[in-house]
Formats: sequence, C-alpha cells, structure tokens
Amino acid sequence: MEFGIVGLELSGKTTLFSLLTGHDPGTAGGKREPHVGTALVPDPRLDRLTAMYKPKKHTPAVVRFVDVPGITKGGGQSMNLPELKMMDGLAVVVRAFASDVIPHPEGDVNPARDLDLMETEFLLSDLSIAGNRLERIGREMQKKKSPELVAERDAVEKCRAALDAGTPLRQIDLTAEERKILRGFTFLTLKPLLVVLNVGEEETGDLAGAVKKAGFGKWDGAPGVAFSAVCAPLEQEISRMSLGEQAEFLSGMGLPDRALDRLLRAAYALLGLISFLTAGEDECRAWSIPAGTTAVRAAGAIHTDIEKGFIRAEVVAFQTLIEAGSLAVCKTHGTLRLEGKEYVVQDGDVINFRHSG
Ligand SMILES: Nc1nc2c(ncn2[C@@H]2O[C@H](COP(=O)(O)OP(=O)(O)OP(=O)(O)O)[C@@H](O)[C@H]2O)c(=O)[nH]1
Ligand SMILES: [Mg+2]
Repeated sequence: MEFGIVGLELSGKTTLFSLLTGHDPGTAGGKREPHVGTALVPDPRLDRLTAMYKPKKHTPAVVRFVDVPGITKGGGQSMNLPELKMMDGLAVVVRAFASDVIPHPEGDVNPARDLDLMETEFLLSDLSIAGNRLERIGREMQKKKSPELVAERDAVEKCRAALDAGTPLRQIDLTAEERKILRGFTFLTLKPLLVVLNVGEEETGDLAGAVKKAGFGKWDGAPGVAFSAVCAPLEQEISRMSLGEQAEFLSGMGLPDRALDRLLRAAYALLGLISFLTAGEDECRAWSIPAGTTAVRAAGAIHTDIEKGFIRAEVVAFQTLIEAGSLAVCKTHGTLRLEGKEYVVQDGDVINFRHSG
C-alpha cells in the first residue's frame, strides 16, 4: 500500500513522514524531491506469534509513504506530481498549530480553509485530465466510433460534470464498469483521503475534539474521507524513545496511542484493508489484503505460484491459536479448519496454504 503525503507548505508533512518511516530527510527548506520511505505496520498479533515461534525472521506488513513538496494555492503543482497519481490514498496534512516562528503561507491558521485549498488543487488537476482525455476521445471518434470509446466518453463526461460542479469524484456514484474504465486516469479526487490535522502541544489531550473544532463540515461523513490528528514534532520525538519511555510520555501528554498506530489504523480502515498472518519457525509475517479477499487471492499476495497451485488453506483465528498454545493443539481440538478457494479471509486469520508445485 502506498500513501502520498500532501499539504500546504510548512504544514508538517516531512515531520510526519519521518515520524512514520523513521527516515529523517531534514525539514523545511531541504531537498525538493519527493522523499520515499516505508513504515512497518505495528501488529501486536504478529509480535505475539513471534514470541511463540521464535522464528528466524519477523516480517511486519509495510506501507510506503511518499512526501512531496508543499503545494501552493493556485500553483497547479498537483498536476506535476506524477508520484501522487500512483498512490492508493492521499494523506493531507492540515496545519492547526500556531507558531510565531513558522509562517503560514495563507497568513493565518484555518484548517478547513486549507483543506478546501488542497481539494481545489486536486479538482483542478482532475479537470485538466478529464478535459485532455475528452479532447483525445473526440479526435479518435472522428476517425472511428466504437462502443468502447462511447462508454469511455460517457464515463469521463460524467466525471467532468461532477468536477465542474466542484464535487470530488470519491463522492459520486460510479458503476463497476465506470470504475474499470476510469482506473487508468488516476484522478486525485477519486483517491481515499486521510485528513491529518497537525495540532499544537496544547491539544494533545483531546485529538477528537481538535478535529471537531477544526470544522471540516462538508467532508465530515463524506465517502472516502477519514480524519486523524497528530502533534508531529512531539510525536516524532516520542517515536525515537524506548518503548517504556514512549508509554510514559504518551500518557503524560494525554495521547491515546502512538501516532504510528493511530495513523495506520485510520489508513487501513479508510482503504478497507485487513491483515492475515503466516507463522512458522522460519518466518512470522503479516500480510495486508482488502477485506473480502478469498483464500486463493490471499495466497496470491504471498506468491503467484501458491495461488496457481492452491489446494487448501489451513486456517485458525489468531485468538483461538493463542488460547490453544500451538497449532498441534488446534488440530486435536478441530479448530484448525481446512478452507477452500472461495473462503473469505478474516482479519487476524493465521493461515498455512497447502499448494502444489
Ligand atoms: N510548533 C509546531 N511546529 C511544527 C509542528 N509541525 C511541524 N512544525 C514545524 O514546522 C516546520 C516545518 O515542518 P515540516 O515538517 O518541514 O513541514 P513541511 O510541510 O514538510 O514543509 P515544506 O516541505 O517546506 O512544505 C518545522 O520547523 C517543524 O518542526 C507542530 O505541530 N507544532
Ligand atoms: Mg517537507
């Protein structure tokens, strides 16, 4: 999974990026290229399995983050950021912290306005994509009119009408067919949006209250939008401490959990992702898949050969395995189930795939 970190200048994007990835490219005024890094997805279940199996390798799921330069109002830079187009979701950092030293590009702190500015940049970028595409389709249709071109024109036309009216595409109803046609266009307003409010230290005791206070009215409850809040520099410092110190500082600041846990949980929920686990003496590992994925497709997340040669999945729920103490005990209890290709994998399933070849 890949997330693009976007936002106005000096909103705290790079601080958030380094807090999540542990990779510190230096903040404001640093390199202008996008920074790329990965976050290890915290999963207490995986830690528990690792303690049980003591495997040679412990492999958490990873999420890739790309931190792009700040976007300026009306800059149209979103159009020049090809790396954003490939992302599964966008994390928009919105500044809520006050500071006498760090200027705000718009002169004052106003989170709802800033989110609106960002959304406008995304809308403009999408409008330009839709317009270009419609022109191309028009030219092609003059040469030869095919049912595919007509379907494509209609789908893009529908998008353009919505965009023209200022409606992000994640908010309109699209058929499966239309989604398929539009997949290649990489519209930014079609991507799930994780709004990350970057608050000052005085607000760490009530993050939900801070989000409410920011007044994201028109995004509140909108499809494909989720909210989270961090205090980026403080939480970056905390992320560098030992686990014991982390717990102490979190509770001292009234923070409910680590920013990494909080944000990745929000990102997984937004994208509809779950995790299954594989466990053995060689490796314990977590894998991320969309909720609703069948066993045979989940096997493909590990390796296409396992998907092709799929015979059965041996499945036990994490909690059941922990209570039993070992897979052998699960077997005698009959709680280690044999599932076929069409079994829908559940969050926290511990799976061993039997396959040929
Ligand atoms: N007081 C305070 N300062 C912050 C907060 N978040 C970020 N900063 C500071 O703001 C400055 C800019 O932070 P960055 O993370 O570099 O912001 P950015 O969005 O990456 O900036 P650009 O890439 O230049 O657009 C740094 O000095 C940060 O330490 C915050 O929550 N409170
Ligand atoms: Mg930056």
